[in-house]
Amino acid sequence: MATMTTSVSISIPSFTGLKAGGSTRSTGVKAAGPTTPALSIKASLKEVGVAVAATAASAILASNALAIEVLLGADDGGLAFVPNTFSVPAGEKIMFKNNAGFPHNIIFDEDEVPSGVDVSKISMSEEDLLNGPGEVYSVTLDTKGTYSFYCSPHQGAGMVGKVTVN
Ligand SMILES: [Cu+2]
Repeated sequence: MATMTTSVSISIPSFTGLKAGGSTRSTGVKAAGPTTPALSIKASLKEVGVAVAATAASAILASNALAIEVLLGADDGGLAFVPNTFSVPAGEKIMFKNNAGFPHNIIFDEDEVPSGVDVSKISMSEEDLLNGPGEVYSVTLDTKGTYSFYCSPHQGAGMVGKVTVN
């Protein structure tokens, strides 16, 4: 953070903008500036730095390269997982994201998962549904093998999928 001292007036408003959704609390910070000892300015800058780092970390998580995204519902409204057959390394996050034709859910088939896997721990409950656009259900599979899953409202319409963990 070599630019800390020169970016005071920039970083504080952007920080308060992030946290307070555009409120103008930064004016209070500026007013306190001239009479506030340098130490407390540094302290508040440190907090800003931590908050910015945390924001950056969550932004990285949101676009995590170590996650596969599966759309719930095709762009044309088809009742399908997209893709419906895929592979992931063990431990990689799978993010099922509502796209079209919802509500959907994700239920792993207890007869078609590797032995020893408890489907209740990786499935949504049958009654749970993702109702809104962009809603996500994430799961991480640690046991290698092939898993079949389906959407309970649309299983009959062919909304089924298969993931191979390797
Ligand atoms: Cu569905």
